[in-house]
Amino acid sequence: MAFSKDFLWCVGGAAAQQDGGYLDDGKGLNIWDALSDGHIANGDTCHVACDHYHRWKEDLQLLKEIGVNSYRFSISVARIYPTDEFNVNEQGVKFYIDLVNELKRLGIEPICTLYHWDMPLWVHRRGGWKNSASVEWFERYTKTVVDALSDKVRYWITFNEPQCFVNLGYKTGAHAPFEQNCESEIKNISRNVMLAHGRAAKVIRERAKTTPKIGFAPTPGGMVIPSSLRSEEQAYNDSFDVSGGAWSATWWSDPIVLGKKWTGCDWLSEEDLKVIHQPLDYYSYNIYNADNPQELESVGAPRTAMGWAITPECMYWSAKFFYKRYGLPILITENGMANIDFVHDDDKVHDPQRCEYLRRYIRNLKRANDEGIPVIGYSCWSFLDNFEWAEGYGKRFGLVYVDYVTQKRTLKDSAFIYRDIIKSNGNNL
Ligand code: GCO
Repeated sequence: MAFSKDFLWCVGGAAAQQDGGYLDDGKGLNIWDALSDGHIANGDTCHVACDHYHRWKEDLQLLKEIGVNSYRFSISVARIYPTDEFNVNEQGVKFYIDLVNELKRLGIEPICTLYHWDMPLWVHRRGGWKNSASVEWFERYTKTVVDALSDKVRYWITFNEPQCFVNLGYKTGAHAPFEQNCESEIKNISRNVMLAHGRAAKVIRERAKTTPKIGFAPTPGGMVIPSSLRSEEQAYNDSFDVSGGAWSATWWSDPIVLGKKWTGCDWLSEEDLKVIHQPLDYYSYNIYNADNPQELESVGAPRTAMGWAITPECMYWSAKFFYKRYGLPILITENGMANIDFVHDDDKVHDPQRCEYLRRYIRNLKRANDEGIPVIGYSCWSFLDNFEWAEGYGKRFGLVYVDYVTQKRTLKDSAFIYRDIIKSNGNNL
């Protein structure tokens, strides 16, 4: 069975990772701009990144070359609310209006992520996600964005990987705001983020000018696939247990999607669940690998430049398991790999590993589709090489190579492979 004819073939990026222009046109500082000193590999900063803020028009032409019909981007919250919650920066809003207008003109569907980890510094100084006022603040921010963009934007993602910004940002301290808090604070933060998701989803549903499609983008932490040591049933059960705490998909997804508390979740009330549990249009998630590679790999088996195992079957099993549990169409909001890329003597970037990775992973997603699981889209991470958070610029995930000195862009071989997959709607796999 072919992918549907309106399948979303997408590529993604995030504001803090690619935009740069960190003080331009009234933008305020965010936690990555302001607090990163001493925390990022090579002392890199996100201040300039891919300079996409100034080069966005040319960059959208590259999207056309790759042939995607959709593009996932995130709003830089501090561009909208630079200093104070009631003070909207109109120039920041205009940047996004221009961006989505141009996308629509090019026939590319915008997929807008409201929060991809770049909290304004002023919000952080008031306690950030630790402060329950963050729920109101986020709702207000969502209204501003929805009022400005929802005549053009239909696809919305409230939060990108709450697991990561909560655990890495507030527990291990590896990511901004680089804090280490105790478990009860992690529960408090999780509750605030879930409430903020619920309020935002409701705002989008009620205010959007075009019928919206809403989801959030967790990462399936703890997702395991069947192996010689684990039956399908065992893998399913293990995938949804919450032993990984706030890392696990269930921690977030059962309350958000099912309106249910998992066993042991004593920190959400029934009232909370009414707010948190809003109708969603898809189960969207970011997936790179299964969490049981040691059962699947032999010594020296392939890994990406991040050291992440290559387990293409996770696409099939995750779609199957998430559809079974949550009953929503599946949208892959991130998948891709970091590779050791560089410009070769022929001025091209040859990345056969990524070409192979894409073919294998998308083929496995297609297998789920072929078995009747509604899969509505696939978004490759990432569009441009970009600022990989605490890893800085050393890790390249892009389909487009970025020379950070000259800002020259070069489409990698994988961009052309992806273009061919898109052209055939996945039938050449
Ligand atoms: C995440 C984020 C992306 C990353 C990507 C590679 O999943 O961490 O959504 O911003 O860059 O996943 O790590």
